[in-house]
Amino acid sequence: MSNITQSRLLAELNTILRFSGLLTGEAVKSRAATFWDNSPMRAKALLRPSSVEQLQQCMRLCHAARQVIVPLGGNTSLAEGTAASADDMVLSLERLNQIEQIDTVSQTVTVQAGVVLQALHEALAAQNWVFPVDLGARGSCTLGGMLATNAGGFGVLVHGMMRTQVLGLEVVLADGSLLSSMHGFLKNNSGYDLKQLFIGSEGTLGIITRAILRIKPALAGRASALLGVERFEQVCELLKHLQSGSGLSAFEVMWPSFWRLNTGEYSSHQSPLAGEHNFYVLLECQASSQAAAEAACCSALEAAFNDGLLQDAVIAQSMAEAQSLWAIREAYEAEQKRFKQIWGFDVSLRIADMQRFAQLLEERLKRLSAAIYLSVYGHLADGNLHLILGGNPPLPETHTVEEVVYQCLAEFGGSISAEHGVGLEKKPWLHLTRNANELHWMRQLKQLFDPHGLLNPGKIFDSEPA
Ligand code: LAC
Ligand code: ZN
Repeated sequence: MSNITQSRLLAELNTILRFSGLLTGEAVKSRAATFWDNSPMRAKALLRPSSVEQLQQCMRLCHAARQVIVPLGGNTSLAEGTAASADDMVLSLERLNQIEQIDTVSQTVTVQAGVVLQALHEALAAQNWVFPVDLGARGSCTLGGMLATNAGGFGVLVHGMMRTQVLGLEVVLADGSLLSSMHGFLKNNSGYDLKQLFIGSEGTLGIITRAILRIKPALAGRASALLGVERFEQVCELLKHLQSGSGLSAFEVMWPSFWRLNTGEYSSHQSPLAGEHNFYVLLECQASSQAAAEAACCSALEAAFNDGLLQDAVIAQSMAEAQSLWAIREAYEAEQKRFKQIWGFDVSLRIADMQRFAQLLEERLKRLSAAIYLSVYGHLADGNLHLILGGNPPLPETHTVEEVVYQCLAEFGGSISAEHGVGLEKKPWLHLTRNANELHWMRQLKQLFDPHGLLNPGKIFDSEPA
C-alpha cells in the first residue's frame, strides 16, 4: 500500500502526461458530462495518455494511490456506464486514435481504442474494404468503447456484434500491467479465450487499448427500402423471405408510435409513404454492384408484394434518398423536443413475443399514466427492441416506470439490456436477467482482476450483493 498524496499523484501524472495530457478544474468542467447531458463533466482529473506506455504508467501510479479510474470512449453511453464522481479520475482514450495497420491479406485492421468508428469506415472505404459494425453514433463512438460494451447496431443479423469482429485484444489491467492477446487470425483454441472477458465488461475488468478486428471486402451496391406492413406475422414472414438470396444486410422495424413521432410536427423528417401502417420496415440489401443490389431488392419485394406480405414500399433511388430514410430511423430530436422527461430502454426477447410484449406494455403504461408516450422500434432480427418512453410532468417516478417495463419484460423472459450495457442505470434490474450464480461468478472475476475496486467501480453490479 502506498501513501502517495493526492497532490503528488497529480504532479506525477502531469509529468507522465506532459501537461496537455492532464486536465483539471475548469478544463474538465468545460467538457459536457456526456453526449446527451450538457452539464459539466465531473472528475478530479481527466487523463489523456497518448501511448499505451503512458497509460500504463498512469495506471501504476493510480493503483498505488488507490485512485478510482473511469475509462472513457466516445462518451455516447446510454446507460450511465461512464458516470464519474468528483473524486474519480476519468481516463479518456481520445489520443490513442491511430489506425495502425490495414492488412488486406489477413483481412484485419489493427486499431487503437480511441479510433472513432466513422474514421475507420472512411479509411477502409478508401481501399474498398469495410468494417461491418455500424450504428447511429458512428461520428463519435470509439472502437474501445464499442468493444467494452460489445456494441451491435444495424448489421448484427449478418455480421454479429463487436465480439464477432475481434481477433486480438490488448488490455491494461488495474495495476498497470499489460495483458496482450494481439493475435491476427480467427482460430485459436489453445486454452481460455481471455479477451472475451473484457468485451462487454464496460471497463470494469481492464482498459482496452488496442485491437485486431476483422474486415471484409466492400460490396459496392447497397439498396435501401421502406415498407408499410399490416400485421406483425407478415413482418416476421418478410424477414424470413428476405433472408434467402436478397443480400439482406439490415432489417429495422418501427412501430407507428415511433413513426408518428419521428415524421410528425416535432421532426424535420417527412414520411415518404402516403398512408399509415401498423409496421414500418427499413431494410438494406447489399450486392457486388449497385444494379445488382437494386435488382435483388426489387425482385424480393415484388415477390413479397405478390404474396401479400406488404402494403406499400419505396425503394431509394439514390444515396441521398437512402440517407433520408435512414435519418428517420436514427433520429432522436423529436422526442427531445416534445418531452421534458425521456426514459430509454434497450431490451431483448424472442422475436415471436415482440408484438404481444409491445401491446401488453402499452396497456400497462396507460394504466399507470395517460401522460406517458411509448415509442417502439428496433433491430427485430436480433430480438432487440428499443423503447422510448416520453412525457411531460406530472409523471410517475422513474422507478415505478421501470418496474412496469421490466416486470412486463420478465414475463416474456427477456433481457434488460440487449446492446447498451448495464452501467449504473440498469444495475437495479440486473437480477431479472442474471441468476444469483451468474452474479456470484461475475463478482469473482471482478475481484480477481480488480481486487481494490478501482476500475469503473459500481457499474454493472455492486461488489457486495445487495
Ligand atoms: C439505435 C440505438 C439507440 O439503435 O441503439 O438507434
Ligand atoms: Zn440499437
